[in-house]
Amino acid sequence: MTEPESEAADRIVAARMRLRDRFLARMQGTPAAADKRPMGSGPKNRHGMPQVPPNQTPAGKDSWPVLDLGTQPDIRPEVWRLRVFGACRNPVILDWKAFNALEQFEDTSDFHCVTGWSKLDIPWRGVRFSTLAALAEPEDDAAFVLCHAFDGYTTNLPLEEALKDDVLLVHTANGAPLPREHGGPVRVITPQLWAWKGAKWIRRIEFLKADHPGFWEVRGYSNTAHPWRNDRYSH
Ligand SMILES: Nc1nc2c(c(=O)[nH]1)N[C@H]1C(S)=C(S)[C@@H](COP(=O)(O)O)O[C@H]1N2
Ligand SMILES: [Mo]
Repeated sequence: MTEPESEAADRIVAARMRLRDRFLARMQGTPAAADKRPMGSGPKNRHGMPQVPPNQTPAGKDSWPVLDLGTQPDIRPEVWRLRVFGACRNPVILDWKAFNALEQFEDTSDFHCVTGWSKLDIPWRGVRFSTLAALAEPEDDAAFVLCHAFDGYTTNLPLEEALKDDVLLVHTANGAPLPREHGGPVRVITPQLWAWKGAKWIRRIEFLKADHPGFWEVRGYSNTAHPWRNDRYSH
């Protein structure tokens, strides 16, 4: 890939560096248990650890279960819009073209569902959450994110988790467009947290100064949601 050189790219890089400075200590304070550097992915993220977190079973090679609330919205890329808003200086609405014009990343990472299965080594392609955050410029006291999906689902993240390098908004999995049942055209993935923290059919990303529990979090799922710590439900 050629290095993007433009004022827009410079601005995003500078904003990302500012975010990184602001959140580095907190990001390192919440490593995945599998990875002292909280930026691993795929096999790297499993370094020195068993294949799957405690009490998980690896899904078969050809199996990727589908979990949602029973509706799978049909959002064509032409009408898809992503709104990034809330406690940020530069709220944006991105259409498909603008989203795809952002810097793209490929990563291979794992997907852990709290119901007991883990899907290992999924190759993804998409935009880093941190790129969107840099674009939107969260206010200094913004510390949380609430993701809103087209099916009405919500899930919350601390900003230091969302900013990890392997948190992506993906449009491609296994080299093909992300299937509708898995959240296409675009979903969030949070490889170091339980998969419910990644909203399928992502619609809006909201920066918040105070934490706001999402759909499962208000129903007793762990707010922190670290698979490698067997951190599943709140007490
Ligand atoms: N919009 C939306 N996103 C969602 C959910 C949902 O119901 N709606 N379920 C979550 C849960 S519990 C899991 S395990 C994963 C499942 O993703 P998959 O169906 O691609 O395996 O999506 C998460 N994201
Ligand atoms: Mo799940």
